[in-house]
Amino acid sequence: MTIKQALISVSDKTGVLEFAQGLAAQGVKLLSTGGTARMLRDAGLAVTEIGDYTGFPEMLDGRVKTLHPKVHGGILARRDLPEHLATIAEHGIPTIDLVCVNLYPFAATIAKAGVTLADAIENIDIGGPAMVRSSAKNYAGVAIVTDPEDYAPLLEEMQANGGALQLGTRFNLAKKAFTHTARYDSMIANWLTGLDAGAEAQPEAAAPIPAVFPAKLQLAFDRVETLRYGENSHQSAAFYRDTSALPGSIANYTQLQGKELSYNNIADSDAAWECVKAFEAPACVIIKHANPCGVAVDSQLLRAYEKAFLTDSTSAFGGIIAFNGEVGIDIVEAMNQRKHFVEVLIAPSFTAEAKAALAAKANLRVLVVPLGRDLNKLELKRVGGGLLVQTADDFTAQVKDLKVVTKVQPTLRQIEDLLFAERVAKFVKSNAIVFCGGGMTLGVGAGQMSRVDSTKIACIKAQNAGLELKGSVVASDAFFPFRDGLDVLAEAGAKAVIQPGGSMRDEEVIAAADEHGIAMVFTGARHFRH
Ligand code: 93A
Repeated sequence: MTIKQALISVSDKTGVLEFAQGLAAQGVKLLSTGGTARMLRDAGLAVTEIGDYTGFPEMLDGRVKTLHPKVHGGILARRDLPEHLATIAEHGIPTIDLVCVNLYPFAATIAKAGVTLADAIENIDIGGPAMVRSSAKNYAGVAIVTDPEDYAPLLEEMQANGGALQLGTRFNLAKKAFTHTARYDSMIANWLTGLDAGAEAQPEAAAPIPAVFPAKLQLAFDRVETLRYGENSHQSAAFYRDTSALPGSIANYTQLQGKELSYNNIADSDAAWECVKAFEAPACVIIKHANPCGVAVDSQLLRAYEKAFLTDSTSAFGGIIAFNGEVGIDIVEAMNQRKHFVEVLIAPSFTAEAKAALAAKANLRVLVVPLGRDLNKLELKRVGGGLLVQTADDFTAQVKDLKVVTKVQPTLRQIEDLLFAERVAKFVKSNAIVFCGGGMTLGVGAGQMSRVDSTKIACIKAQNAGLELKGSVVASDAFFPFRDGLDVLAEAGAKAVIQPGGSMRDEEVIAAADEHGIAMVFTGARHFRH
């Protein structure tokens, strides 16, 4: 189908001049709307202004420009129906064979700080989508161009085909066009839906966008190595380092010895390292499948290790273990004594003696990572066709953040354990329930869809490990939606609870805690981790 007449009406004028020049060079007559026409004419192209073409001026501040039978008749007439062709001929309507349109910048308008509803409404394009949809519907006779990326290839195709575009090309353009208008309309619907009735401005979009979220997120990662395989052996994988990685990140590891790191090793090492870094006191974290199965603090690293190991010595087998201080020979010996098989051992440093003793375990991967405590600014999570980006969860409860909501006050020792438990819970997959006491985890319930199940699992794990929950404290990563979870932990013997609060049923949960004679504190901050 040879292109003889084209209508060009674009808000985003990127590349449109070259496109129009290319069309004109192939003998295509050009029609255009106000701003676009001006730009093309200024560049020396012969353009017919739409108002001159229809015999109607653009009116109502441009709200009505191309909404005219001479435009839509020229687009929509079926080229294969003699009656259609006779009708347009009767009304003096020539066919329009190519329509190049992109729409009023609604997205850019609502992204502006302080946007008003009136501004947004004026930027809802009506005539543009009408032409896009007319042309896409009649792709059998019209080429609809909505993406500047298509300009050059289309000109090439025309050049190679004596000014014609293939049906297949027009069909593909039509699909793209409907996607373009569908996205546009859903964006408008979403934005308007977020407004209160009669709102003059919308509060959310008006809030300034933090500088860490640029309109186009450019990330740079350097490939460190390819891995033997991914999460499973049929997946291939590689490891990349963020070019702006903080010194204390797992990506900056130095491997002292041992087998090649696997994909899961690196993921679990990250979980272990991020968690152990959260403690100032000598701490040990043991990770299994991205969850802590033992965390402890003490005055010495060795004791922290012994306590962390006790939480769940079954799961600790084959785990990833991290320390936030120098590992000495005493720890290596304690691990040997327990025949504690470890996949990866991580610390900021190892004594010469410890290194020599570890060297005997040729397979054990030993990593040194500098102990920087800064958090990465952005957390990234890939989703189908997109990327979720958030700032790091940098909240850790301090004494001043605690609000006692029960009749019973927590004791000083309980407060210490509650703060420890809250820190651990932050690194446990939601729903997280963590029983603690004496600076160690006693039972960890992770990754369940219901909080009460996480609580029950944490109790079972403590029981399996032969650990006493009487007098323990509990952290929950998010509020208890019902009192059931609280009943379970109280029956297990817990005496103090830390949680964010904020449930519709807080009253019911507080009443349950009072009934059980438990102390409970709210932090106001949730720690979901998925
Ligand atoms: O105001 S509209 O909704 N009514 C129209 O009749 C109309 N025709 C084209 N918007 C209309 N357009 C849009 O104008 C196009 O979709 C394009 O985004 C823009 C181009 O205007 P100008 O050529 O004046 O820059």
